[in-house]
Amino acid sequence: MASTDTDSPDIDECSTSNGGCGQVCQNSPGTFSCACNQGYTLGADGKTCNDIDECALNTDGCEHLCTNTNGSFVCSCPEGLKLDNSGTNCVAADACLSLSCSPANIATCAVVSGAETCMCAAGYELGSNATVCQDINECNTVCNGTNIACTNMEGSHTCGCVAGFYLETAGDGTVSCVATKSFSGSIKITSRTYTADLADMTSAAFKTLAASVKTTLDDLYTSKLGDAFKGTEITGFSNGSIVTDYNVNLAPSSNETANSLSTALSDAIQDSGGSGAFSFDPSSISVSDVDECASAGANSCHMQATCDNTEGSYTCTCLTGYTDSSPAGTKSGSICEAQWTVFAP
Ligand SMILES: [Ca+2]
Ligand SMILES: [Ca+2]
Ligand SMILES: [Ca+2]
Repeated sequence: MASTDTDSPDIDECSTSNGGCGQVCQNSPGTFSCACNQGYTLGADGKTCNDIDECALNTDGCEHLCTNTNGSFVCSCPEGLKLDNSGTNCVAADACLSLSCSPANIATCAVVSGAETCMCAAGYELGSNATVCQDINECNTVCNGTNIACTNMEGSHTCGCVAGFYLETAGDGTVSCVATKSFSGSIKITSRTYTADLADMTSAAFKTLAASVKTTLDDLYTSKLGDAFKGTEITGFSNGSIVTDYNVNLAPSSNETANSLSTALSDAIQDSGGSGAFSFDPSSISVSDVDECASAGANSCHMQATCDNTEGSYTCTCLTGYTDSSPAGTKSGSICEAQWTVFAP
């Protein structure tokens, strides 16, 4: 334990080889910690600083194109457009004389290869008339498939899976939902200070911290569970210092329980000796089963099916008189059809 005795002089670990820190070393009474400059995040060893890929996290704010750089990122524009003073938005390099494009805040008219052309911001595409930009419905394209839960939004979308499935993204960006055993977890980070923007899951602060905490939790769980562990998803941050809520996903064949997961994470943190990108309060660890049957929106059971909660998942069973006609790859009881039709005399 670090001594708080005022008689023993503090050792400034930062005075030797910067404390082993990649960037910033912060000495404090009895101990020290590493930190990183803006644009970097502390690695799993608690010393190395890794570049944040703002383009991949979608925190860049670029209207059109984004290129990640070490410690930062740069926005750029397609042919015919140039960056304006904001550094994120694009304006026409040569103004159009005849063509007009709409809506004004999304469409820009530019001269491309000598022809006046309407250009749309990211998340939008030109309609058939080639002058009006319209939302791309990603639920029909990049976020489409069995067990996928997609919400299309103006200029964006969210992509997830129905309860009982976990979203996996392949190297080429295609997504699929694989069956999972899933639990809800909570843990308190003591080495960071809560800020109000962490309550907004769409904020750059949330996305950046969530990616970093996910990596750390994934490493900790993997060290104890191996291949049975599939990954965590950060679902929220709240004040105190930072309470992290997350889902932990396992292979469906896993025998882990809420209690064994809680013990595994606690042991993994203890084994790491408290070093790493984050300090956690071990007494704050909680893992519990999710009762997917508690509300209709939290499960994929058909309205003519019963829902039974299980540890790590749930089951759906079609009511008597109904046949289970759930498509291949989906949960049983997702679609229930009446077995016979009664004809009026
Ligand atoms: Ca970067
Ligand atoms: Ca959209
Ligand atoms: Ca459950």
